[in-house]
Amino acid sequence: MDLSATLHSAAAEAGLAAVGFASAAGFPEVRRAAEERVAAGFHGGMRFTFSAPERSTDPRSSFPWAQTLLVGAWSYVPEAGSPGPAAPGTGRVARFATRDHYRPLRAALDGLAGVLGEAGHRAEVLCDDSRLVDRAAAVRAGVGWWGKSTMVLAPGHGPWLLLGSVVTDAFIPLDRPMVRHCGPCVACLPACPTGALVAPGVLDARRCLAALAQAPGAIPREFRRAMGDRFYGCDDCLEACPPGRRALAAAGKRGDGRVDLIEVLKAGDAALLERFGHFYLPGREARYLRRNALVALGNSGGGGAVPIVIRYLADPDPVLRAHAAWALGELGGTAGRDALAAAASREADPGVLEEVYSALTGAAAGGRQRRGSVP
Ligand code: B12
Ligand code: SF4
Ligand code: SF4
Repeated sequence: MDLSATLHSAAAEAGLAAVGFASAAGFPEVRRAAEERVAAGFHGGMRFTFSAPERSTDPRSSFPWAQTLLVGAWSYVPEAGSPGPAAPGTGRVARFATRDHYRPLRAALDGLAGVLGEAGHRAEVLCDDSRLVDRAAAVRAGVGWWGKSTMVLAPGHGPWLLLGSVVTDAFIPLDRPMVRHCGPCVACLPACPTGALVAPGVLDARRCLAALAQAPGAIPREFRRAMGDRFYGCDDCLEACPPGRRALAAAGKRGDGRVDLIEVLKAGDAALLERFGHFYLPGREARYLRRNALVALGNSGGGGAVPIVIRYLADPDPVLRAHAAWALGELGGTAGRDALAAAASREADPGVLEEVYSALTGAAAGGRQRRGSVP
């Protein structure tokens, strides 16, 4: 068997949904797009591939020996299940993060790098790495096409794939880039709850809930209601996408993507990082899980929510105090209002104090008055 055929059969054995080969030459049009996103502020301050587009869009700048990109795609929907119906006190995790779905993809790519190594070639795995824009490689390798949601879609899977590459010095016959497009469909654009898809193929990360859930600091107040019961990630523009609907229907509604938010707020750092360590969290800090839980709880309510949120009004972390105040303002009720009034008299941080006063106004109006379970 030649190398290409050996790699194809190893990829199929490893469970990859699709595989393709692309030249490792640079992607000047993607570099331009990334630079435009940064100039417009659309990267929302994220670093990743945006910190050095000249590097992330040119594999040879990191690997001068690179000839070919072997691109692999992993279908995670079958394992991810679905968030299931909304339930008070619970938060939603986007399907790509219900567990570490990158792990089997990386394992498959490691296996393919091993095949290349045994054949005497250099090979490095790049997956969700700041040295390569994964979607650009996938399109060039014929694995999928750019959708208007900025996702790469593949036949039979729609946008429900994780992507990664093996960069190698082997010369392997190349696949043709995929030239499909979305046609007249624009379903993802109005499906975005915050209007983050500002034009077909252009995402403003400052408005994207997936980006806000993994950003450092506070979640801007204007987006907290739109976060709804999301705990991490957002799938709305993917769920709206017709080509992915069949894959979704086959996954059923198992509810694996729901997290008990009160449990999150009671847990210690070590337990949180053990369970959610595969999320991207700035500085790997568990405080961001608690911040997200406070926002989701403020939106989803739930009988036992108020006492634990009140405890966070006295947390040493000002970000958590601020989000606890906001959540109490949303939840309403006498206990929350009294706790906010007490916090207003002792709070020393001006930013948190402003949140407390704003929440008091909300709480005085009865919170959002849309839940039977608010005490
Ligand atoms: C930064 C990042 C984010 C950011 C910004 C996303 C973005 N759109 O750029 C945030 C945090 C918002 C994010 C969210 C998500 N992400 Co993300 N993310 C990345 C990361 C690290 C880099 C992306 C990047 O470099 N973009 C560069 C810019 C230039 O790309 P772009 O803005 O899309 O520009 C291109 C298109 O717009 C297109 N284009 C331009 N004009 C037009 C016009 C039309 C009409 C069309 C059709 C296209 C088009 O051409 C441009 C390039 O030339 C990659 C991993 C990696 N190393 O590549 C994962 C990655 C893109 N994310 C991934 C996933 C799964 C997600 C989420 C689905 C997770 C979730 N459920 O919450 C969401 C989806 C949100 C969305 N609609 O994109 C997967 C996507 C897989 C796939 N099938 O596409 C990746 C590839 C990770 C992986 N290894 O699998 N992500
Ligand atoms: S992930 Fe959610 S917030 Fe981000 S663009 Fe898609 S629908 Fe909008
Ligand atoms: S929803 Fe429609 S326009 Fe958006 S990515 Fe999917 S096919 Fe393309």
